[in-house]
Amino acid sequence: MTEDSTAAATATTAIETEEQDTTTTPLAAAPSELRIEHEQRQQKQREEIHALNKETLHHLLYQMVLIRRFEEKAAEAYTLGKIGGFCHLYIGQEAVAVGSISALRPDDYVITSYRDHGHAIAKGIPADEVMAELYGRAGGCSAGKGGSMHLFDRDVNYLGGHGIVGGQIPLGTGVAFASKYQGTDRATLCYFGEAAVNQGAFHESLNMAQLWKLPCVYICENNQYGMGTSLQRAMSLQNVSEKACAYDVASEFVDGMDVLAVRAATERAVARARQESLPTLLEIRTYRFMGHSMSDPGNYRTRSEIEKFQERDPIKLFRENLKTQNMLTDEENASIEARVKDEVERSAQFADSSPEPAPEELFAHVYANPIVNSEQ
Ligand SMILES: Cc1ncc(C[n+]2csc(CCOP(=O)(O)OP(=O)(O)O)c2C)c(N)n1
Ligand SMILES: [Mg+2]
Repeated sequence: MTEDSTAAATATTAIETEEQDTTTTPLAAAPSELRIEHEQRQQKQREEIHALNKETLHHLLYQMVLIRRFEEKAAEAYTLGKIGGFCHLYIGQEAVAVGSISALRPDDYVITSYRDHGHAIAKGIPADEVMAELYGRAGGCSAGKGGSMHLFDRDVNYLGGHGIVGGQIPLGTGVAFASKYQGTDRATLCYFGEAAVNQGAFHESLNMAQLWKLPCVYICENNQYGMGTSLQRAMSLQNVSEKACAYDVASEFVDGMDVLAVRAATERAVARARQESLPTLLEIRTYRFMGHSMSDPGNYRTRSEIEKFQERDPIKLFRENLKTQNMLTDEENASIEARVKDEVERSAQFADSSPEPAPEELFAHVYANPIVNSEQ
């Protein structure tokens, strides 16, 4: 599937049922204003491209394309019944995970919500293991017992995949506390959606992080909807980055369709975490092109709204800018697409051939001291 064909496939198969709010609310910014603002940002991206070498730029493009194609394959596998349960796609938001994680060292931590496939791949979990986890197979990164929402891999410091909205925010705060307590300069990136900002846990965490000077970067991926409810209908102060001032936390508003802007803002926040042991709140404005999950009929927004945001597809724009700046040839682009295709195909074959988890594994990884048998 191309970016364009992904774009067309917005509503997905109804397998699970979720409560739908069918009232559409116009977004605050008019599309024409967004276009002007975006043109200015694109010009900035074209300039910033020259600050990075070709290898880094190609790596960023490769990772975004990999996440896009991986999820298109996952959507196909879902409709074939190979993946069950909830499955939340990240299509449209790839620049956020790829740009921000590219600013990290391998020993830094990442923790996120259930919309977690992109972050897992960007942090270094092999695509094979992510796909096998979606299939619920033993070769998956959580041994097939976590599924789409609970990807986890301690080896690459990827601490989930969490299903409770906002639940990972205090956990990420605790991880940052541990890094500081142990005397390291590791940073933690803690991601959440804008709907999680209405949870008390967000406010308690930011307060504590500033008070205790914790090296945590809070990344709000503001895709403008929490399930079928638009930000305008759910939040009194819609500029999430402004909420940081209530806790004296540093903050930035970032264009989430620009992978280089995300990378640069995260670099500044990570430097603050490492050098000053201080938190930052980044509000990264993005948009999800697909439904909330695979069961979302999408009645709460119009097709034309989706199409407006698809003009700002982060992959399409980055690729075009790389080409106009002579940093990507057609052959190099074709080679990236071919390598991604191979990697995704291999991941699906790996998942298909991986066994189901053994029944005796049911209680493993549940408690620190598992009950060996029921008679003890
Ligand atoms: C505590 C809690 N309340 C409600 C839900 C149901 N729920 C699942 S996703 C979601 C919307 C979250 O939206 P947002 O935080 O913006 O993240 P996005 O899905 O847009 O990435 C809700 C309400 C939940 N999982 N946990
Ligand atoms: Mg959201």
